[in-house]
Amino acid sequence: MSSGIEQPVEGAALVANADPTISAAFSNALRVDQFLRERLGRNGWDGKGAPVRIVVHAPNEDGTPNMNNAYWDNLTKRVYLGDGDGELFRPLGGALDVMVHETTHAIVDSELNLRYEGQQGGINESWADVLASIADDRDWRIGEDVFTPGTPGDQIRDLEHPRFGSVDQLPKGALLEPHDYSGIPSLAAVRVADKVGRQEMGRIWYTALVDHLHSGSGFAGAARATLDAAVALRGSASSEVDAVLDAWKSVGVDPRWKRPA
Ligand SMILES: [Ca+2]
Ligand SMILES: [Zn+2]
Repeated sequence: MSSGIEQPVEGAALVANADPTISAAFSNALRVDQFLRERLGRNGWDGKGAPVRIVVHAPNEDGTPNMNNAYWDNLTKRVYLGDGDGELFRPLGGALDVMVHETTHAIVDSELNLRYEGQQGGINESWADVLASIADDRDWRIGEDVFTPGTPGDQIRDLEHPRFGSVDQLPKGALLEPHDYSGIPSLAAVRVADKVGRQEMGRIWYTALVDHLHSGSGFAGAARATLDAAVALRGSASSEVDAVLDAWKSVGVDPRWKRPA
């Protein structure tokens, strides 16, 4: 146990460290790199071999310690991991799903130019949560290992039970933030996984991100991207395509898509 303010530490290979916050975060960073290579077939977050670089004990913007957050910074190309205040969060680098979530933002930023608002913000957040759940491979919960240490059984988000699970539930005219929108495509992903399996859904979702999503995509465009990915991977008449189509319709998204002959 250390006392006083921890200094930020950054790098890409510091696993053997006496500070458990540092060694846990760096071993998770290595697991993220391994997930990208072995499960997604991607060479680093940028696809060109860049390792996941992290900053551990990252402070708040005003310099105070115990940040209750983790984020990808596209300017410095690093994942910043706060220590948490011990009530809302424990050190966020202790959660593989949180680190894959932030690294997926890096992938999204390297592939696309999405606006961080509205449906595009929701797509960005949803893909981050979905790939995080694939990496974690346990459940559809995000951040359960680091969120509210004093309250067992809760999580930051639960993709099976989003705040809004259909476009029809979105309040009209309200200013919502990306995590409110993200539950809609995430619930579609969960329903696809129910039919075709989690790993197969992950392949479709990742292929959609790198090969078919556009910087102008909204929910209908995201749906079409996953449909085009399922066609590319499994063929137009496949049950995977049926599952993807049904899932988007079940969350109120009409892909306006025609199955190729
Ligand atoms: Ca999880
Ligand atoms: Zn995010």
